[in-house]
Amino acid sequence: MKKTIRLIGASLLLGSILLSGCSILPKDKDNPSTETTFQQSVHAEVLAKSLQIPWSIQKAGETFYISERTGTIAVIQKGTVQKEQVIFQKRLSSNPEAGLLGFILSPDFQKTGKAYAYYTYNEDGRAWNQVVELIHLDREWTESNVLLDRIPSGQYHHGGRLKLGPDGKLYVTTGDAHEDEIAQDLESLGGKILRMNLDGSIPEDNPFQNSYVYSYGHRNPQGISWSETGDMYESEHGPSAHDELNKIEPGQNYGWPEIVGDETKKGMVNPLIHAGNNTWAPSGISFYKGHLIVATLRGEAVKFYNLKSGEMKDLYKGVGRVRDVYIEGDTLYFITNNTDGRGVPAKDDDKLYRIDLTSLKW
Ligand SMILES: [Ca+2]
Repeated sequence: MKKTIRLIGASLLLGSILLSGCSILPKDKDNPSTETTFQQSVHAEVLAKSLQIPWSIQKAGETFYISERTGTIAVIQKGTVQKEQVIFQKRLSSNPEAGLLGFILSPDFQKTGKAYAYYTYNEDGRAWNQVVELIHLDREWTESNVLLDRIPSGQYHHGGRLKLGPDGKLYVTTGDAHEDEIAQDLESLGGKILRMNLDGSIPEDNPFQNSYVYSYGHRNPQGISWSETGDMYESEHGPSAHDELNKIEPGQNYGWPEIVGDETKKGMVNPLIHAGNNTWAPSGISFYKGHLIVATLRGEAVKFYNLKSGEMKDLYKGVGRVRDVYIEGDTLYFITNNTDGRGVPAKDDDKLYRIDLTSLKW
C-alpha cells in the first residue's frame, strides 16, 4: 500500500491522494494482504516539494516559512520554493539530529522581520545549542541577538522546539544531550522545557526563582502545544520505545531517567500515554478540537490523541517520516523528513502537505 501511495504522491503536485482514515475496521477478508481498511478517507495535497530536512512550519498570510536543518529557511508562495540563507554568528553543527531546528516568527514579523531560532553549533570540540533572534531582510536571515546560549548538546538529543505560549512567553524544549543525569539537575539547561521573555530574560513568575526551567526530567522533547483551554502538552522521545505525551505543569518533574513507561516515583509525573514497546519518535504537535495532532518520525504517520478517550490513532500515513504539524483553522499542514539520513526519500522529498479537516468525523 505504501509504495503505491508514494508513487501517486510523487506524481501529483497539488493533486490529492486518497489515504488512511481515523477508524480502523476489522481485517478485509477478501483481501488478506490488506492489514486494515478505514472508515474515513483523508485527502492530502502536496503544496511544496524538494525541501531539505525541514523542521518547523511557520506561516504568515499565505506564505510559509519552513526551517531546514542545514541552515536555510524555505519560503513557499503558491507552490514556489525559495531557499533563503541564515547567517549565524557561530558554526552550524552537522551532528546527527543537529543544526537549525526550532523556528518561529515573531508576532510582529510582518512589520519587523523578526523571528526566533534554535540551533546547534560546534565550538572548541564540543556542541551547544542556543536560542537566537533573527532579522529577515532582502531574502536573508541574520542572527541579530542571542537570547540564551550554552544549552547542552552532544551527539544526539538536542530537543529544539520553540513555541510562543498563550501568555506571550517563549517556550523552548531541550534534550538531555545523551547525558541522562542532567535532566534531573535544575542547574543544567538540558532535558528541560524552558520559559523566557522575548528579550531572553527570565520571567518573574517562572516556577524556580531566577531560572529558565519550566519543567524538567525530559529526555528529548520535540513538541509543545496548548489546548483550547490553555493547558500545555508535550511530546518526547523515550529510550528504545516508550515515547511519551505529557501534560505539562510548571515546576513538575517528568521522571527521566529515573522512571520510564508505567514506572512511578514520588514527586514525578507519569505520561498521559506512552508508546510501550513501539516507537513513535514524536516531534511537532498541535491541537484540533480536543485532539493532540502528533507528527511521528519512526511511526511514519500523523497521529492523533483523543484527550477524552485516551486513544491514539493514525490520521494519515504512507509518506514516510513526519517532522512537524501546523494547524490553522480547519486545515492541517505537515512536513515529511525522509531526507534526514534515517528515511528513504521518495522522488522530490521532502514535502509540505495540506489536509482539510472539516470533513472528518472526530
Ligand atoms: Ca517521562
